[in-house]
Amino acid sequence: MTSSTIAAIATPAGRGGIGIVRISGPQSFSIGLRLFKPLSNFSTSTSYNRFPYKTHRVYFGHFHSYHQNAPIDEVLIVFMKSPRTYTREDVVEIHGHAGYQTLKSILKAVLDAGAVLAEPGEFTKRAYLNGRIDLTQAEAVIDLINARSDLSREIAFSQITGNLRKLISDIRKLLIDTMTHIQAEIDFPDEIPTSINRDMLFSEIYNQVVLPIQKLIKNHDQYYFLHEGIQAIIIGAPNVGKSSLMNCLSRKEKSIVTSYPGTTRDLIEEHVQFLGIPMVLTDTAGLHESKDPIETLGIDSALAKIQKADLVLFVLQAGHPLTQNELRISELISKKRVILVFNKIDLLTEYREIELPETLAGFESVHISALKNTGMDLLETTIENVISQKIESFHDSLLPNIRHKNLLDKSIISLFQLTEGLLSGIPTDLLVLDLNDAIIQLGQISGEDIHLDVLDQIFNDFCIGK
Ligand SMILES: Nc1nc2c(ncn2[C@@H]2O[C@H](COP(=O)(O)OP(=O)(O)OP(=O)(O)O)[C@@H](O)[C@H]2O)c(=O)[nH]1
Ligand SMILES: [Mg+2]
Repeated sequence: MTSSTIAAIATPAGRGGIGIVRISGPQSFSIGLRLFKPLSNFSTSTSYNRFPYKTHRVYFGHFHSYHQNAPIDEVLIVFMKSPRTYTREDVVEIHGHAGYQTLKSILKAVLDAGAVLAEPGEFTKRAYLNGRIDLTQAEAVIDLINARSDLSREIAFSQITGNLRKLISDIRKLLIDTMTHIQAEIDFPDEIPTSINRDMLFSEIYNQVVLPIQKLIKNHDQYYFLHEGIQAIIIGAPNVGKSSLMNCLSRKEKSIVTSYPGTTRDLIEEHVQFLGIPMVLTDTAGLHESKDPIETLGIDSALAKIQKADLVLFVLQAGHPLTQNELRISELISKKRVILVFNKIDLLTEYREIELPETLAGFESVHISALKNTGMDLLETTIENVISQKIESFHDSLLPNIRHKNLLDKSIISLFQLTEGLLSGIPTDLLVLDLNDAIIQLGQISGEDIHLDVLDQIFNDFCIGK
């Protein structure tokens, strides 16, 4: 597939200062040469028969259409000789004015001259297929593009530099070396001076393979929210001010607020950030026994969403004892991480202590008025504290994604069978099977051992031009 020359607009659609069309493949230099006419003193005639442009230099000129040979735009062009390029192929980048029509015309000229339109992620796919990066690094490119917070950007960038790849390939190499050794013992028992010491092998595999893999799985389970965002949900009885709180926290008029109970029917989501961590904040329908079928649907969605939430903001009316309904809600969330938000303090004429059920006694509480926007600083600090506690033990930046985590889970099963087999004296040739499974699963993480349909799935998540 890498014999074709691909091209795409590499910058986002819309008007802007500059936009880039990128070409990669064997024909990219000849296409660039045919369509680009240098301006200023630069003369191509001196280097007749030789390619006139130096690699990785910027040249100024006009870019022409293919059929009419008419100028389309004033551009800067860079010819980049393989292998020092993003794809490891010859690459040409044309920097034009970022109007859609202009970039489209430049792209059309390039396609007319023989390039084909790149699929989403095809440049990065080529970088992977040509061995410049492994799959974890290619996936990190998507994460970097999609990063919504400083921390997720940092993690993605560190993965682009290959830290996860290195760990996985070190572990895999150790397993391959072990396999070679065991295989040699099976095939040439007389020529291998010492048979394998099972206890030593057990401790080597346990410490250098099983423990690091378990740590990666734990990182995923505990910290993947850094990528996806913390799921925070605002719940409470009807009319307590949930939607008003949603609007205060997101600083937008996102949810409709009225004085009628039962205003919010659906789940309403908004992306916010705390401490550089993305948070998906969900406003919900007021929880209560409802006969209205539409409201009931909303309440059911809210109840389902509570199960998945990392943080619950339980809104109550300040100074009012909890209703039976609110006591029932308390039971639902007793196992969750909860902040009690006592709203409408502006209506209180004096401070009134209210009794809390045991299920809520251990949770932090904050008093606010969403209407007057008071107490929000304290609420935000309380949310930040919860998040800091959640991330405080995350020190390295190795954060496997869901695909990696599924493969790590599978490899751990094979490795447990292997380590158990080592201790219980299972014949050596059976150990090889588990070892081989683990090697294959780890190889799929880095992409050394992967099916083409999985590759397509991964790269389909990319945008065109990357
Ligand atoms: N006095 C006062 N009124 C408030 C406060 N917060 C919200 N309200 C009012 O309470 C009413 C209900 O507010 P919402 O934010 O719609 O309440 P909700 O919990 O989303 O209501 P539902 O979606 O119907 O369950 C509106 O009239 C708000 O203006 C507050 O801090 N003080
Ligand atoms: Mg509401």
